[in-house]
Amino acid sequence: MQVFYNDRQAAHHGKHEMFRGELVPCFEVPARVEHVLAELKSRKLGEFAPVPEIGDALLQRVHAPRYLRFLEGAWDEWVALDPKNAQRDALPSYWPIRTFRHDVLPESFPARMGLFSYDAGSPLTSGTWTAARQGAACAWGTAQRLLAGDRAAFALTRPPGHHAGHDFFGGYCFLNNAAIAAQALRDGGLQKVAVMDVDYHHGNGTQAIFYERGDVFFASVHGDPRTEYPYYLGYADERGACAGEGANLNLPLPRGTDFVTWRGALAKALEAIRAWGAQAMVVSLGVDTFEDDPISGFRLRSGDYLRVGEDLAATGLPCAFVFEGGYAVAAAGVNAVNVLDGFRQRAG
Ligand code: OKP
Ligand code: ZN
Repeated sequence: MQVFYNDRQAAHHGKHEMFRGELVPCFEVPARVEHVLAELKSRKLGEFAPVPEIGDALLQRVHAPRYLRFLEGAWDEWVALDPKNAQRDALPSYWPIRTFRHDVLPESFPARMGLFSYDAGSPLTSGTWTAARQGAACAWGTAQRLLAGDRAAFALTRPPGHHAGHDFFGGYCFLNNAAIAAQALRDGGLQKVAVMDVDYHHGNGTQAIFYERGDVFFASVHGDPRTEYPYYLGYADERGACAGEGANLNLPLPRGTDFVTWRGALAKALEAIRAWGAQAMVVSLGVDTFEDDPISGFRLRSGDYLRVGEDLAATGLPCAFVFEGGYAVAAAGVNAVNVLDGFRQRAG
């Protein structure tokens, strides 16, 4: 399996996120990916492939040009506000919710930051654009491998992507890597592509990007949004709209769910993907379903991730794995690589 490693990932290095009225250390840290890298190397799993250059054209297939321009220049604008900002993460403080205008682009940088985001937990730093763009390139690399006939490929990248929408960041995500991989598979000639999101949190960005489209099926097993982030999307009655009606499947589960129940939901999602007729699958591979994850509530154990990989392989579909969450930093390495290992063993 070819691995596309984002070697600029550490350039995105938030210090703090806003949590219950105070700034707390970031959960989404560079070491997460380093543990996965070390685990791949020690188990000799995967060959490292050169990361392709990604052009604006593919990014613009998923994201709005004005959002991409904002992200690219954001750090310089933040520092231009006050030279001391160079030592601080950029976080939004204002959001244009109901009754405000979205069509005018304010000159004020903090105002634009709120227009293009939905939480105060996703710090933007000096290297965010570089890291996110390279991450998207890794996702594109996995799509290229599948189009070339490979059974699987892995994008080892951070920041994650599945909360990022067409024109907003949030949930530690800036560019939607899984959506970019799915779009690249479509543009490369596949007619029907599925995204299977197994992260603890609902992939609201990916869902929204494809919600009215009939060519990309989005399925997700996640913590019930009534109590879990991102709260405002991810309910079972969201089944897609317009041409996408029936091409969205949410399987929310309560906090505390164990592997037996979780695996049953995964089986349901994979059966729906099969029945719909997907030709390939992008897997949003979050391992924050782990029992010791500090910000999540499911109870999967390390060995369970081998079974997850086997279940994904049993679909027979080619899989582009895109790394997402997992904040029990050291265990994230074993857990993510267990999925790939289970997949490899079952796929043969
Ligand atoms: C990103 B991904 C923790 C609050 C939770 C947002 C979680 C984003 C998860 N103090 N903040 O889906 O793993
Ligand atoms: Zn997550």
